[in-house]
Amino acid sequence: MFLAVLTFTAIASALAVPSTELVERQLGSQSANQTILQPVTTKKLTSITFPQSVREKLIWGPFKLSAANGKHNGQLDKGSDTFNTILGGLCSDCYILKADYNIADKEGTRLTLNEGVYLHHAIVMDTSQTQPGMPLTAVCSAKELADGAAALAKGSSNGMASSSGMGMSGHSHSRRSVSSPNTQAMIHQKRQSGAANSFPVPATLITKGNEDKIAYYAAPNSTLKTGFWLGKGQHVATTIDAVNYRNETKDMYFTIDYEYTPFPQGKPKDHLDVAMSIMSSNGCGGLAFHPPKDKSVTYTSNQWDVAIDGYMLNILPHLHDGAVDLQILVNGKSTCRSQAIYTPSADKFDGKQWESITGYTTCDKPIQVKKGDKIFMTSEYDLTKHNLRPTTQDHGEAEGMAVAFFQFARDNKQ
Ligand SMILES: [Cu+2]
Repeated sequence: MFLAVLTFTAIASALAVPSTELVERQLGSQSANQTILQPVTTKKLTSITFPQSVREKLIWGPFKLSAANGKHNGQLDKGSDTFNTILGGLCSDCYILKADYNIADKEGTRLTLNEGVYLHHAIVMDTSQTQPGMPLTAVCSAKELADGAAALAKGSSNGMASSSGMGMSGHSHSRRSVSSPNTQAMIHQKRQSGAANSFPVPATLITKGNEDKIAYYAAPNSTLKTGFWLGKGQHVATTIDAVNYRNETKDMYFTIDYEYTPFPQGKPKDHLDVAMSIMSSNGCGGLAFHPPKDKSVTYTSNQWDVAIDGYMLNILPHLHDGAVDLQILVNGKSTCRSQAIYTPSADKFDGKQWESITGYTTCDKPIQVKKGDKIFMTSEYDLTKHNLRPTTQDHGEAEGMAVAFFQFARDNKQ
């Protein structure tokens, strides 16, 4: 069970949390009779993305971060502090459409490295619900599965040599290539055991790191009615792990700024529930690849079979510098092309300026898929246009990667 939990949270967070023990400890502490933390502030705001919805910003805290040179209880980073709590004050009997999760000061203003604080990861789950099975399954040959298993064995023995100094603020994660095979291999085990629809993982609202990432549970400008349901028995367990770089203690708060639709009469029948999901360029194990330096190349993933009727929405790529785009092809037809947006970096490397990916163009329309559909993902890398991230001593050789996160809305009528 904990491996399954690890699998999902690790996948979903782009592998920011690749430690079995960590997740075990976190969920262990959350399943106890923990008191519910009520917000210190609840602000009513005007909805932006879904004008008919209710928008509120809740602030919980303070969480006391130790001074950088003090004692820490973080499990992934020797300088981080971890807080496990149950968040009260959220809507109940409501569909959440969009939510922005951040660490902040008392007023609710986001804390960043400018204030000396780095969010290593935050995980928010409703433990009163379980995550449905993965909607896509990787189709792998016997050889690919064996390679995946080998990578799994190698990955787990590597452990988590985490050293997230300030360098982690850049985009760099050789650690991901260590843990990725684990998660991918777990999918295979899942598939082989034929238990694709029973996945005992708490329903995940978000897993994120320090990046700017808003969760959408419904597609803006779409008539498709979807959302993340929070019922009356909700139990919103949250783990926040943050690093304080200054030699003084710091009061940190946690904020959720969200838009939702209340349904006081209970769950409506015409809405579809969403669950976080993922596909990658190699669902058969090993995510990293090494693009050629002198020409464009397009990577095509293994085949992914759709296991459940529904809709893929709010596709969010995760690509490395050097990438041009990510495309999703359903039955051979391109249904989404998301392009990497580059911004010149403030830093120089070997005296040269380089550009980094700072965002992606979005695919607005939900993609309808049916059981048995075949999906491929492609990603173009062109190192003549964009450099790979320069390597550093800590993080090893920069590599290419292509992952797509999305919300999957299950069609109830199937
Ligand atoms: Cu990556």
